Amino acid sequence: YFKGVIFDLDGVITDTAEYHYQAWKRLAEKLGIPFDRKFNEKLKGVSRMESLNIILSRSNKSYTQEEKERLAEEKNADYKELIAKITPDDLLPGAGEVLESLKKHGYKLALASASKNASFVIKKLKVEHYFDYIVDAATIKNSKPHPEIFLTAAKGLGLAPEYCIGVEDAQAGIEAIKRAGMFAVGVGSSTLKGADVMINDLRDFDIEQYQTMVKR
Ligand code: B16
Ligand code: MG
Repeated sequence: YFKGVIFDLDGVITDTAEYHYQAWKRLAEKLGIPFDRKFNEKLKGVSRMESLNIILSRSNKSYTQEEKERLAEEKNADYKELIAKITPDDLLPGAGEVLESLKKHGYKLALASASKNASFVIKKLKVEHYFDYIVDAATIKNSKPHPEIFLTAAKGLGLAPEYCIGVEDAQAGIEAIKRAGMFAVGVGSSTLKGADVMINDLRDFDIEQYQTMVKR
């Protein structure tokens, strides 16, 4: 039944969240805005500009669009320095094995990441060749939880959404998958609302099981 699997990047295939955190923290501290790991949770799966707006909402100063763009660029420059060090060792547990096995069994694979740096990161991880389609985040108008990024990925694979499984670690991502009409696999230790199944990490990804769970 399922023919394609669409993966989120950050938090599913690799932990770039840590680097986003470090880069945002540096910017927030410079601006005198309080920033910690708990607050950082709000930024997962959220686009660069929206993340900046969430951070700046904690400041009593107001920023022009031009200033915001400069700040976002500054964060991105720091982030790019951090991700330059990524190697295949930075794949999360099970990620490489799942991609290899799904590909071998003829599944179509796509990447649906909100990050404009996604292509660079998967090249550094040396898993680029597994993907039949990578959504270009720059062309997406509506951020997760809007389904646009997952619908674009399915289209890129040439599959109707119902034949696709979406894999996500963020609540906004699970919502986007469900609104796209796909089967949602949630990754991580805390329960994600609306996920059809929850796994701790990709070592527990079991496509045979999901094939039997589908409601026809
Ligand atoms: P960039 P995902 C998301 O990646 C991150 O979770 C989020 O924290 C980040 O702000 C967003 O990408 C944009 O990233 O600044 O590199 O374009 O989880 O959708 O893979
Ligand atoms: Mg994510």
